[in-house]
Amino acid sequence: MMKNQLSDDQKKAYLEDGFLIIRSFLNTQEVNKIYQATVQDEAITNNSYELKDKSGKNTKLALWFTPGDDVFGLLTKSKRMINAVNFLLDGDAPVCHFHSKLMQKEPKVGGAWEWHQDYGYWYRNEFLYPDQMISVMTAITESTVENGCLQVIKGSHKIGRIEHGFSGEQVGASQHYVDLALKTMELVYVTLKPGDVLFFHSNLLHRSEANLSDNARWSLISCYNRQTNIPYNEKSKSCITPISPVQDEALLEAEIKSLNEMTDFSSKKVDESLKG
Ligand SMILES: O=C(O)CCC(=O)C(=O)O
Repeated sequence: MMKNQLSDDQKKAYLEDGFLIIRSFLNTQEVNKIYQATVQDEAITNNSYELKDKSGKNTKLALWFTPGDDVFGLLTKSKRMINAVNFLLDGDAPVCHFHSKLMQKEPKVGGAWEWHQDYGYWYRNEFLYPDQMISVMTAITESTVENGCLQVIKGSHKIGRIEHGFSGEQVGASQHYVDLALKTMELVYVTLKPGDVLFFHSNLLHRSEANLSDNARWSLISCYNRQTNIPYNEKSKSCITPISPVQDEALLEAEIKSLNEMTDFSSKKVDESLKG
């Protein structure tokens, strides 16, 4: 039995609101190490691609499936992370890593993300159980209103999946349903300090605005799935391969190791094919 560090009240809040913020999930040394790896990582630079928002601004990201022994993998596979995810997800099959994305919102130019549910993308992979899927955003730099922090509609995961269509090169939720949700549900700006994390349900409506500030907004978004939630339209097996958790201390003890060209990065072409 894995020990979890979240309380029952925190789980209740996650189930009610569709998200949970944990401050200082990583300490300053840990997040500094991830920041150093991020700025030095050539594989990330070589495998990043851009997606246009509906105004034509580019939002940049690198996405990979299998977590390795690099600093990102040591975080996504850490006991504290897996225990928390295991505690929050519905079901009891082993936790698997679907994918991680390094989100790079560059100063002045970093584009917006339109209103969507992650499951608005993922049901196209033919996963059947949205309650068994979760995203975890780790702030690597500060995330503020000015640099386009994530916005969420509290409780919107309870609506279930909303119809999605194209929005620029992204997939966006039906604005009609977003407007209906906003009639009664609270819009929350998720401002984060480096090292804070946000856990959010795969059906939670979220978006972010362009970064018009002078400060980069970098974050890692890692998405998890239960092994028994089989996707019938997905090539990568990472999302149904149980994670072997690593000690939390490994992140600080290990040498700074970045991703490498052996990492199974996704390309923009693959993402576009998901849009059906
Ligand atoms: O990083 C952001 O601003 C939003 C990213 C997002 O919504 C997503 O990856 O699903």
